[in-house]
Amino acid sequence: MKSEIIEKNYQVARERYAALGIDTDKAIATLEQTPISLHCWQADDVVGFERNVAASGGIQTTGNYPGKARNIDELRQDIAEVISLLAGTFRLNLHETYGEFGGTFVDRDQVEVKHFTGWMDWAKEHNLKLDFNSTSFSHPKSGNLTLSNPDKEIRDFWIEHTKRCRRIADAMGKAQGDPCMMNIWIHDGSKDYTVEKLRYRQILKESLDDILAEPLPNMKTCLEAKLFGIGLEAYTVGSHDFYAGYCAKNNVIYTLDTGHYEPTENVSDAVSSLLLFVPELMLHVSRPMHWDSDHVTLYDDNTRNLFAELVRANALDRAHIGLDYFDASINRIGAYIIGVRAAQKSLLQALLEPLDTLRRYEDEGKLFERLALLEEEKTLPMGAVYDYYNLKHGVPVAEDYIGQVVQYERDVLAKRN
Ligand code: RNT
Ligand code: ZN
Repeated sequence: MKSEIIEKNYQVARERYAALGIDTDKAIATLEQTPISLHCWQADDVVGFERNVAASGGIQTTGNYPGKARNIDELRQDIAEVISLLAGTFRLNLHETYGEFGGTFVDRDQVEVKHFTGWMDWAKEHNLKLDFNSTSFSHPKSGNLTLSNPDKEIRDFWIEHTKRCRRIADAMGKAQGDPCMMNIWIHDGSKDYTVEKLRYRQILKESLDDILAEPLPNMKTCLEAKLFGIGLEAYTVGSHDFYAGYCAKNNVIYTLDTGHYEPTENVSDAVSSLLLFVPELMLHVSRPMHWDSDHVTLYDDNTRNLFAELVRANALDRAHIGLDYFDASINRIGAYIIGVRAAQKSLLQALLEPLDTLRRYEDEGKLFERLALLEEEKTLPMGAVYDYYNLKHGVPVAEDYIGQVVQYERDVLAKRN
């Protein structure tokens, strides 16, 4: 795309927004500095490097598009490619199963910091900070219950795993001089109607109390709620209410995955409620397409509303933005770019909202005026600002990335089989 046109469009957009009292340069600066954590698992369908099996335990990938990353080098190559096509500040979000196990089998209750020092070095070289996740799915001991399992032996295995993961996250945080966000999601639940709902929740609470007891200053633990899992449709131990209560009571970060709620629920509405009672939010920006989170994040109402609520609550500094989806049916590099760009556009749109005027209208009871401006802001030239942002950083503008992704597919992905 011609850079003169993009620059010209930006100047027009800048004036248009300025007329509404909005500083587009300031919005661009905020967009530049707001980190987005890239989930490593889109590159290889959540397989990882432990036992090379498809994801199981409440989650599932569908599709077999060729070219997925088969080992740590390919995964790193893909992540580096993704980042080269995007402007902004990025982090990399790893699961425990993506450790560097050096060809030996390391079970989940044996994992150590040393399995991630290679990642720490790589991340540093690529100017990325790391986030982390314990992994209790895709394992023979996953079953239907992990941390909430009444069987002490199985429960202790996962408690040990999760404790070790917190220590690894702490080492990452220390190495990078910035806290590592560690997410705990467990699929625990039941396919059919459950009688002892309270019992499993009681056990999960006790397991979490035990896990979180160790003070680790360089990491922050986040707990992720879910409505249901695949094969676990009737009951999820770690439901929204469970974690909202747990996090509020224990001052723990709540992970809001936009793919995890009732299809008709407006997930963004949870932001302002949770922020009153939990210290921070971790966001898994995803797309709920009837089930779970394997659809690529889009610039849709859900995503836009989420970012609008964060900006309206002035809470960008209390929110950690991460993506979470795993689509195996399209070019996986392209899936990353679409999702990150959707999140960035949604954030930018939120930053460009004429909030002072909207607030004033609301205060003064001018509800027609508020609704009219909310409608008008939707078609303001945000796209021109976003194009300029990408141009300024020397990365592909608008649809130009499509050709680059296809080129990478031809040069690199197509040679993997
Ligand atoms: C699953 C959760 C969880 C996972 C990742 C792989 O429903 O959303 O965050 O997607 O940990
Ligand atoms: Zn998630």
